[in-house]
Amino acid sequence: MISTTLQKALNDHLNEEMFSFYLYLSMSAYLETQNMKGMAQWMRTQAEEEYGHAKKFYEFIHDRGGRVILGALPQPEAEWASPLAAFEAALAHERHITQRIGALVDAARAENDHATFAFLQWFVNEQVEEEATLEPIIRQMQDTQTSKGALYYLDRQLGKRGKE
Ligand code: OFO
Repeated sequence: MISTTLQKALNDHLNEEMFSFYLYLSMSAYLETQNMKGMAQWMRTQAEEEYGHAKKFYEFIHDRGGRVILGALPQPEAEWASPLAAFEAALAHERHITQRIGALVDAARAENDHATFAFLQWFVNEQVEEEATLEPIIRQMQDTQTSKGALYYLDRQLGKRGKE
């Protein structure tokens, strides 16, 4: 059985993961308007992964005999200054999520809740990957700022995600 405090913290984080889904879906819609179909596909796949993260929290709370309470989602931004700005905002969001996961790990440790601590380790590793995936994309996008051809090539490459 999970404590009331941890149950609330896990429910709050479930909401964060659902917001990640919503935010990346909004970024995908924006990238469509910029005619960056590949980037839009990449971001849509990212959104789907976030829904998967939310489901992991949903299932874990139930597995521990807890109660899932779904909260309201804030409206995500709809416009960014450029596709690069959208990807930079995605990285900033991932860094925020990394901090939140760290705080959850601390809370699980403070309660000696070994099961929650173990569950969260997957997310600790996932956050390393999330940031490590976005950083080189952003560097490549910065490098393509002066060449439309290079930008379209990168767009095609990113569009392969979720289709391999
Ligand atoms: Fe992007 O890792 Fe979940 O939020």
